[in-house]
Amino acid sequence: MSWLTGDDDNDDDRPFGDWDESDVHIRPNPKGNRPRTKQRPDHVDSIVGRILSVDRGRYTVLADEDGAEERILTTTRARELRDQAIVTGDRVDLVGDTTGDEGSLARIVRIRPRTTLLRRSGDDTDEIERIIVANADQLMIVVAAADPEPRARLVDRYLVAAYDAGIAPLMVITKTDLQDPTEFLANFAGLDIPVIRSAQGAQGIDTRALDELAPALAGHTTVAVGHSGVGKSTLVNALVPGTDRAVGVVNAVTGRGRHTSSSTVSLRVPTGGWIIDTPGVRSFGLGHVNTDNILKSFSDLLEVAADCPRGCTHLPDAPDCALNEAVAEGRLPAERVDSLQRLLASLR
Ligand SMILES: Nc1nc2c(ncn2[C@@H]2O[C@H](COP(=O)(O)OP(=O)(O)OP(=O)(O)O)[C@@H](O)[C@H]2O)c(=O)[nH]1
Ligand SMILES: [Mg+2]
Ligand SMILES: [Zn+2]
Repeated sequence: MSWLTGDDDNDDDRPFGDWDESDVHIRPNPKGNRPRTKQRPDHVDSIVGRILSVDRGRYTVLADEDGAEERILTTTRARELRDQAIVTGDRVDLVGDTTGDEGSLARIVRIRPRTTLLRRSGDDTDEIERIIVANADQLMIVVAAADPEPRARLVDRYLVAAYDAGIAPLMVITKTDLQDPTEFLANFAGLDIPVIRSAQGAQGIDTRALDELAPALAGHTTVAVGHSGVGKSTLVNALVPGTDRAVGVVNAVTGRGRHTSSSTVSLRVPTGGWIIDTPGVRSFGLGHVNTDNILKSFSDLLEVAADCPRGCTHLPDAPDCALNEAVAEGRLPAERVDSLQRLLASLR
């Protein structure tokens, strides 16, 4: 049955193919717009849901969240949303069969306004952005102390994306059982971000790390990002018992993960909050980022930078940059300005 497997395009409860000319309601069209095939109902009796995951045109949605009838629905999107990205974390309005009963299919008719959007582009010259997650307020940057080798550059890029999107960054450094991360972490000393160290032993992820993570996640929607093999799914499994996200093995020769997770999934943390596991990435394009948003995230530097010449790049070679001058005169900590400059440079 095509309407169960294909993209549901119809705003009617009949399957595809049951349309005929009499369905085309031609209205006077003074604005010269394309005639619409059907007057859309207002969907006044829609219900709201949270997108938990997306899989080939099917959206798994949580409805009546925290209510007496909380339930998981399989949904599809209505025709009018065909050109819009619907992503994990989106809040949507639903109509149709919203019972969640076996075989039921509800329809997404609206995407609620988003508070944040985590985006990436194909590469830094690509301005076409892909939305990864909506409505997250915390970005958990997962980086391994070793295996795969940590790269400050990728962390910088995530930080830029977080600041640009207005999402608070949090760093989790995993595999501290394999390597002391102190030297690597020195790269980020000038940034005011929380860092949680995590290790894995015979009993799994150490409880100390989980005890630190739980309160950091409570009350937030956190999206976990990082290279393949750093241990995102391992952490999610430890935080949300019974989850069983597949966990991969890092290749001993290349030090690379296997891209074990292929989907983005939102899970409720029993101790509070939501965590979103994402597939590992090789690169993170920042073609869509606005430089001004980066500086805004350094609120302590913003005021000083107000004295910069117009169009100042704030980089070390920028003429008359007020930030560089303030560092030279000891009015600002060099570490802090260095951090900003490294992030700005990563956008070049
Ligand atoms: N030694 C050690 N190994 C760990 C730790 N955390 C995770 N691992 C191992 O690292 C490997 C990869 O973990 P995953 O959780 O699959 O990594 P991921 O980040 O989800 O990877 P992708 O889904 O490919 O993006 C697994 O073999 C884990 O057991 C840790 O703290 N210490
Ligand atoms: Mg994974
Ligand atoms: Zn400047």
